[in-house]
Amino acid sequence: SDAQVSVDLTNCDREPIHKLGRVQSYGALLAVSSDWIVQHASENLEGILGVHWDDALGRPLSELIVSDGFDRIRRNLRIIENPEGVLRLFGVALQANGRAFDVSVHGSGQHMILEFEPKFDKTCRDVLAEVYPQIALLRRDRDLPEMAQGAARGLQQLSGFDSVMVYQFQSDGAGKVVAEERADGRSQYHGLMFPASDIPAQARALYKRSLLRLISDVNDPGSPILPETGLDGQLIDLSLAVTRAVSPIHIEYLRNMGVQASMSVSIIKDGELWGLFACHHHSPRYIDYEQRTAIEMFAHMFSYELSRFEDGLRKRAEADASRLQTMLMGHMADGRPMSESLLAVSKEIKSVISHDGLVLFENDAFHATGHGFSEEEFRLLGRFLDRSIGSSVFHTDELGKLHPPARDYENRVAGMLAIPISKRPRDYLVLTRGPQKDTVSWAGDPAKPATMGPNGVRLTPRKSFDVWRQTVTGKSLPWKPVESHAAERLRTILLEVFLKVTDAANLERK
Ligand code: BLA
Repeated sequence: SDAQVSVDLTNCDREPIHKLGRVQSYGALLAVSSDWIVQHASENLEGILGVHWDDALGRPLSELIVSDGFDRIRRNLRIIENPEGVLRLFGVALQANGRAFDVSVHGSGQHMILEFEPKFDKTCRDVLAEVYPQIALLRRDRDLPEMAQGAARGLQQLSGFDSVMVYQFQSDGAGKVVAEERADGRSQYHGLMFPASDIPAQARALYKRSLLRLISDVNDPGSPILPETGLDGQLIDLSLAVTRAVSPIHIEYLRNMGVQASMSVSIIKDGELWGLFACHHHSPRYIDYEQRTAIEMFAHMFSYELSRFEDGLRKRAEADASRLQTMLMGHMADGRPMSESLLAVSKEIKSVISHDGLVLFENDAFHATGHGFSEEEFRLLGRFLDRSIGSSVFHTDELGKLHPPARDYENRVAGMLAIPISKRPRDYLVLTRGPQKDTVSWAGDPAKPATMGPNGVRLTPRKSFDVWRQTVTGKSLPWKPVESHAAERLRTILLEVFLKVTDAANLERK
């Protein structure tokens, strides 16, 4: 039953974090059958609903809570007809004394799961009222780092956590703290990278379905759900449960970081997990479900603002590409050859897709501007391109990895974006980028995400988050999605131009 014993660093991804059989102490959980008979209850039920867990088993829910509360749940059930649907009810009276609870209801396998959190503070801030004004502030920010910082500040004010970070996933699953807002005004993790294993794959997958988790106290032993398994011998799937107790390995990680409470909220963009808001507190911290829901909405709206912002960039790139097209057409209409025309607009290309060097390879002729390939280097690369990239735009920020000869000149050309520009193979417009100058700073040595635990039985997450610098060689800044989009656009334009030119040439010949 002790699922974590067999989990170590090598199989971290396989810890069944959705089936750990426990809730956190701030809520009680019931699993009922389709006819409302209680089949499992968390051990802390008595402290929260006033009924001993063992007395609750086998009884209908309507006998455990007052009928007003029961009716309110039943009236809203259609929300959970959707398999991922979660019904949220706030301030529901469930006991004769009028005591209010926030309630979450969802389906899990054969069960309906109900979770109850007592409402402690009637005078608490109305977080929902603050969400819109905070989002309105974000609209004024002009670039991504500014938006992220604004969002971290907004969430820090909404949540009252000591520190709020915006953690952005990279393409390889590692993550970077792109904004940090702390009550003490310091900067602790801003700019640092964390390895992918800090948030294993199954956790990232879960965080796409369930958008917010609160770990209110790393020293909370939690409360087991009893009986532990159902008739099928399985633990209950708690993927969507808001009181789900979290992985003990992660609890250890938070302790190593010196954190007592943690809340993270998913940032989903275009259906993918773009990043997380990671919130830390130096002491235990509980925020009720109603406030957490408002915070979830804030994250949702931030995700929307992100998409809107990127749409804006794309539109601008689109307009730039149209301008480029007009200029190119103008040059060609003056009867200049394609190569000359292209080189004439290279500055404009640069303003759409930043680069250090440009090569036009057309009809076996090499033309270049800027700081990039020599002809010899390019001819060798050309053979690689002919073999491998087909007819669409191709880019890499680490050319040496795909084309080993490029290791020899990686101080000049580390990244490359190639645009095939004619119907026949071998004609390309290629943009290059020099190597990134920086080092990448990791929080701790990324090659050692864990160390041996105290008793040697299992590994524990690393203990040091001190900055660990890694020098990056042979890697350029990545090509952004808007840039590859603009490159696609440029490819279409060049194809069109090219066709027009060959048509004209054919006409002349006739
Ligand atoms: C979960 N790891 C998490 C979560 C975060 C991080 C945010 C989500 C849970 C939460 O809200 O706390 C990691 N937190 C970070 C990072 C920063 C931060 C990178 O604040 C940077 C600022 N973790 C390890 C290793 C393992 C591991 C070695 O370091 C496994 C062997 C596991 N992390 C792990 C697991 C979870 C997790 C299993 C899921 C916890 C759960 O939801 O049950």
